[in-house]
Amino acid sequence: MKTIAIGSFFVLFAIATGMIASPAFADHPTATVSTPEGTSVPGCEKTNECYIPYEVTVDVGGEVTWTNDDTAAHTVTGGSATDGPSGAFDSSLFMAGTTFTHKFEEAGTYPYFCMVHPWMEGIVIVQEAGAEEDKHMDEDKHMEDKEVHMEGAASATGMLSDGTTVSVWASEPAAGERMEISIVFEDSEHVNHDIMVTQNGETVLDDTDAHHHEGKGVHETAPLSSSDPVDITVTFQGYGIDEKTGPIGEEVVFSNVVPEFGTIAMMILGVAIVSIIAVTAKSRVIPRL
Ligand SMILES: [Cu+2]
Repeated sequence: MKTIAIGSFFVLFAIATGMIASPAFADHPTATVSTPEGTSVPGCEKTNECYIPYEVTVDVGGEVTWTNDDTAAHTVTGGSATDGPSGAFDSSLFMAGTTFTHKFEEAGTYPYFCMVHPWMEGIVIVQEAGAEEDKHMDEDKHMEDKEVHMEGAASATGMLSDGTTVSVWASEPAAGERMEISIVFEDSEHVNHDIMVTQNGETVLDDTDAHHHEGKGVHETAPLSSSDPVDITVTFQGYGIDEKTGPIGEEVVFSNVVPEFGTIAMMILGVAIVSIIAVTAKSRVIPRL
């Protein structure tokens, strides 16, 4: 019971913060839905393709436009065939080749259907502007939950022109495995950045607009095709949530990144490490092995 109460408090808190953070984020101002050809006979409902896409999301104040790409006339009517029209919106009959647009002013989930062909159903989800940002923050939290793996020395370290140290801790690259890259912007908060990782010229990670509240987070590559070292390019995109400051656009490039080595590996690879240092030193990386 108590957990439920705490849980709902957090939901309220999330909604409240979402509202405060809202105005700048209108990620989904508009959406378009097609009424494809052939929907005037049943069948499209089996794959939810009577309106395509079946479900769209817009922010409060966003508009959805339906295009009738069929040869028959249809309607876009809020509600459902079982419960009847909700009154939320109604195109009335709209003809082949025409469009219907409705502006959604209130958050909520709006099912709709076609009055002529009741098997035709779709959904519009209207979210508070800024909900996307909350989602983003949740993802970010998730990333931080995944625990930034930064024991031992960093795999590589670089610096932004404002003096902020950027360090990465990388897991060992192995064919068929994902590589985990923890990144830390020292003593920084609300860091936005892009990160691109390539291995032998092939892009294995391309995250844009990552946001790390505490200046650190974890990124994961696609499964690698070899155990060769990777190149990591971090493009700094500013400090802040709304207004971005700092040396935006600066790139920190780590070439030939090798992960930290375990003690056993260290002994076996003693000779190899020396040569790796030689290689990385040439490519502007400061490895601390
Ligand atoms: Cu119809």
